[in-house]
Amino acid sequence: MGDIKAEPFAFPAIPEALALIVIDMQRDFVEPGGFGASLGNDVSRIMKIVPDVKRLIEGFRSANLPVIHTMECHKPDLSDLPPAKRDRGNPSLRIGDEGPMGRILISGERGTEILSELAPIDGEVVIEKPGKGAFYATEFGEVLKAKGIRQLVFAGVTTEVCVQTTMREANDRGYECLLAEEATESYFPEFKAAAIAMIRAQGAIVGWTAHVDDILEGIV
Ligand code: C5J
Repeated sequence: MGDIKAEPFAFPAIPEALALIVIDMQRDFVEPGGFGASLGNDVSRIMKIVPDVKRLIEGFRSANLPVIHTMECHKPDLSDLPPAKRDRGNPSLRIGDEGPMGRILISGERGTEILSELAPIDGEVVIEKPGKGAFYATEFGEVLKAKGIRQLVFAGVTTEVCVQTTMREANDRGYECLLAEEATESYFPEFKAAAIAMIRAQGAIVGWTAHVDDILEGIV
């Protein structure tokens, strides 16, 4: 393992410091009847990245590199759900309401599960997060520290919300962050393009972006 071909310049991968972070690949964001759909989004866009996310996960597993998954969800009693989050906008179903896949974005419900094709395997950490960023109100930072992880490759959804928020939080904490371009998606193509552009602008001000093939080539 050495440099990974990336933008705006090569990503200096360090095998013992590198992990894949798969953000929120949950039924609630991908399938009809979930949180994403309740907000009026076309969720079919998100399903298209599943094969690339899967390739990335399998590549990291084959290289014996850690894979960490996150899930955006709340406690059944909603004690970790600020009213400002629940009451925002005019969704057809609010967080905590009963939907076709169980209660929307609630821990343990069917809609909150990670897609079966991308499901964590034994030994992989799953971080349940009540916010958009993975560091807020979770053990994510401690897990990374305990494992000696300092470089994060990101996949998942949505690019400009939970992925970008977590990348920015990580960048401020001193982690080197690389976004896998085909393994992330937004409900809004223009937001994905803008997020990729702003992440790598100004000499990688938030981090790097790279193609899945180049990442897979770089980690063997
Ligand atoms: C959103 C997420 N978009 N996982 N959550 O509300 O990006």
